[in-house]
Amino acid sequence: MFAIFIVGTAGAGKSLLTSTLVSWYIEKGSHAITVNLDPGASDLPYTPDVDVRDHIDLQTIMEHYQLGPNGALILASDLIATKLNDLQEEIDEFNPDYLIVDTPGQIELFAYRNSGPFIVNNLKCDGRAVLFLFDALLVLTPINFISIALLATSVQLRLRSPQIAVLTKRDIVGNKIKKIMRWSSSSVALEESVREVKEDYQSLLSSGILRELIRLGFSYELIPISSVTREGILELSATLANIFRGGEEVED
Ligand SMILES: Nc1nc2c(ncn2[C@@H]2O[C@H](COP(=O)(O)OP(=O)(O)OP(=O)(O)O)[C@@H](O)[C@H]2O)c(=O)[nH]1
Ligand SMILES: [Mg+2]
Repeated sequence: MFAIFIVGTAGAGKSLLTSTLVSWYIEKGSHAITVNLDPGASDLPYTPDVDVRDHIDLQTIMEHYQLGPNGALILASDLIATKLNDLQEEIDEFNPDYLIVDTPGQIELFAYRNSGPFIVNNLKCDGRAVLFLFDALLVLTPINFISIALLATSVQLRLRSPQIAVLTKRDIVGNKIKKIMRWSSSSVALEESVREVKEDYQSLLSSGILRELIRLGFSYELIPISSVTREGILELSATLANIFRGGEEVED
């Protein structure tokens, strides 16, 4: 069983991609199932096969610990780690080829707290990959692009699993996709755009960070996708297949 963890900022398109990917794999004849790890999810665009909401109730947490909605969501996300054995048993009963894991919008879980890496590294599987979603609507400026790329780097450093950078919502940004993809494929183009930013301090800070990132060899090659039109899903699944084959060449 291969596990695909979908992480990203709130509203980046995690749940819709979960829905699109599971349908994609099922149409290709694979046995794929979904896991919802978001205790705060209300309206999901798919019916989860395994659901953390069966084990964690947000309302009870708010009342019991006297927390507001944000604090309760963070605590609820931390509690997922304590329910992992139960979730694993449910997953094992399905015995799928692919496990698509939708995660909470609280990126803190993966960027700062212990529970995120614990969950990713302790779900038993034959191979795992993390999809880090760059929301196209959030990376329309070079400064924001760098900021999200740094967040992706933090997550990668902590999860220590193969990570794919995915640009979501490509269908709604029109021609601006070209600009984003230029930044993605050329750090020189990104640096040039940063230099054009009016606010000097931002420009100086970001280009300094950028030079350091280039020196360290970080790359943010994005795979642009739309979960609505399904553009890019073929490329994404090919990249995943490559990771799961241990980096061997993909054969026709
Ligand atoms: N047009 C378009 N809309 C998208 C795409 N992906 C997501 N959306 C929309 O963006 C909104 C947020 O998508 P979700 O899948 O709920 O995002 P999420 O990351 O799961 O959000 P949280 O769980 O709240 O953090 C919804 O209205 C989706 O329909 C896409 O590829 N194209
Ligand atoms: Mg969601």
